[in-house]
Amino acid sequence: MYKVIGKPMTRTFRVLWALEELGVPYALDPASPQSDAVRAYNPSGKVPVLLEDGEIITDSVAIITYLADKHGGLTAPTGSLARAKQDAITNMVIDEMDALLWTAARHSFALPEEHRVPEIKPSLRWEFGRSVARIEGRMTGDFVAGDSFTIADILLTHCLNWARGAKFDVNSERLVSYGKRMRARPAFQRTASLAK
Ligand SMILES: N[C@@H](CCC(=O)N[C@@H](CS)C(=O)NCC(=O)O)C(=O)O
Repeated sequence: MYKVIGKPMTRTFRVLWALEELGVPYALDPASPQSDAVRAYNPSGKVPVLLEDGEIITDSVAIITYLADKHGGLTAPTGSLARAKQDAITNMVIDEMDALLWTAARHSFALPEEHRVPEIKPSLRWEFGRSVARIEGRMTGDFVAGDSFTIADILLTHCLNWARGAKFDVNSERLVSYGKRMRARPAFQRTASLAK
């Protein structure tokens, strides 16, 4: 059985949501970032970590891509044009949302205090607004990549929720109502109950 290491309220949420969508059983160790339990598997101390038969996989995008490919769900097939487009959206969400939110978090609490530059935050908020418009511009249907739910939706919805918590505006009716639809999914609801 898979073991997922990481507090559900972190990027670990992405992995748990993917497993819930796929209907694959797992065990959860809700360890904190930088704890000994995490460092034993990932020297950087970062979560999430996935354990499978003694093998260690780190990084949320790598983990959910692996799970989707292995279990044949939540993704276009490897080697297809649809997959290339899905991967492009995945990279866009990571570059243009995750990176900005994480930089804001680092300069709010994650970096040692003497290395924080809080003045960067208005610039990050402005850039995030531009990312929202760009991603909205790529959406043509109910999902962010293609015509069915994929791991790109997990990443985008996670970043939209993170933005809410970090007080980064999502000035897009389309993305706000998309976020509501994604959060209404039963697998999301089950995952959210783990994060309480
Ligand atoms: N690219 C990695 C980033 C992992 C990451 O930074 N996780 C955060 C929690 S959401 C963490 O463990 N931070 C602790 C630290 O940076 O020291 C992923 O997507 O899994």
